[in-house]
Amino acid sequence: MIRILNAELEKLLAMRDPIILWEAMRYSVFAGGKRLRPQLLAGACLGLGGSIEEALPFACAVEMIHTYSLIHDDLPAMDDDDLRRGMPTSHKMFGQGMAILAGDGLLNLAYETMLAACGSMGDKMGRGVKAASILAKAAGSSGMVAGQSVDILSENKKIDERTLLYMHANKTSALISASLEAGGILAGCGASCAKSLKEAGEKLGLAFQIRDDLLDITETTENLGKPANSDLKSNKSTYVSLFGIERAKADYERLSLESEEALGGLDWKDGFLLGLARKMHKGVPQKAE
Ligand code: GRG
Repeated sequence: MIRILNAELEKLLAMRDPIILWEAMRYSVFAGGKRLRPQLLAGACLGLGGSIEEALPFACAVEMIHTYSLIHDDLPAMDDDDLRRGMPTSHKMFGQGMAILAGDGLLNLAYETMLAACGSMGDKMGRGVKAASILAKAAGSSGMVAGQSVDILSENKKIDERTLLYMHANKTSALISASLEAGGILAGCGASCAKSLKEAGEKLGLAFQIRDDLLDITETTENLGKPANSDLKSNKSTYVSLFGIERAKADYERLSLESEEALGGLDWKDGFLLGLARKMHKGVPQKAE
């Protein structure tokens, strides 16, 4: 699956002018991400009876949206990080202006790619439009951008449980959940299946974020491929700082299980998606009690 996704991303991001802009876009996309969101989207589509051809443009689009968000998240005006995916961040390599534009370029290319796909879907165009709308809403000011805005407003502050959950639900879970739902929609799944995918994705996303919060304090920079203890350094409220390690671990376990159960109730044609969800949950960080 990752090989197919990468080959399609290669095509969509084939070098062109202006060289430096496309180099910066390619640099972050091919920096070694896990491709979780596109795999969730394509895995849901294929597992529910759709085809890889139908899924690919949307799967690549979601990876472009995710990569843009990481580039912008690392900027000095946001998290100011030097390392991402084990490599210098975009602004460290290309300067801030070009990093902003690389993110903008990827975001727009994502929509260009989805719209072009919709245009060639024939009588399935409605599915494409719905999937693109779900991803757009999850990525934008009612989703990830909203969560990120609360994130930057929360620096150097102790926030309450409601704010933290809102932030995580939007910053992290929204795109993960939308990837699953969009995959199902592309396969032509019905309303109740789409609802289950969305809800399972919300739990999967929150578990994933709690894991990220735990890893931030338990792992080394080398293992993470991005700076360790960054939440602590930027004085950010996290799931761990608000609820403590033990509750974070317990909630992580519970949400992982609940998302697997919700996904397990659907009529899958293969075991790929459940395997992927399980892989995303593997290994609660144990160190640094
Ligand atoms: C700038 C609008 C805007 C949003 C940024 C994604 C994001 C929102 C911020 C990243 C902050 C962060 C560390 C969130 C935790 C969960 C997360 C999204 C981790 C990174 O995703 P992975 O692990 O990364 O899927 P790879 O590199 O494997 O793709």
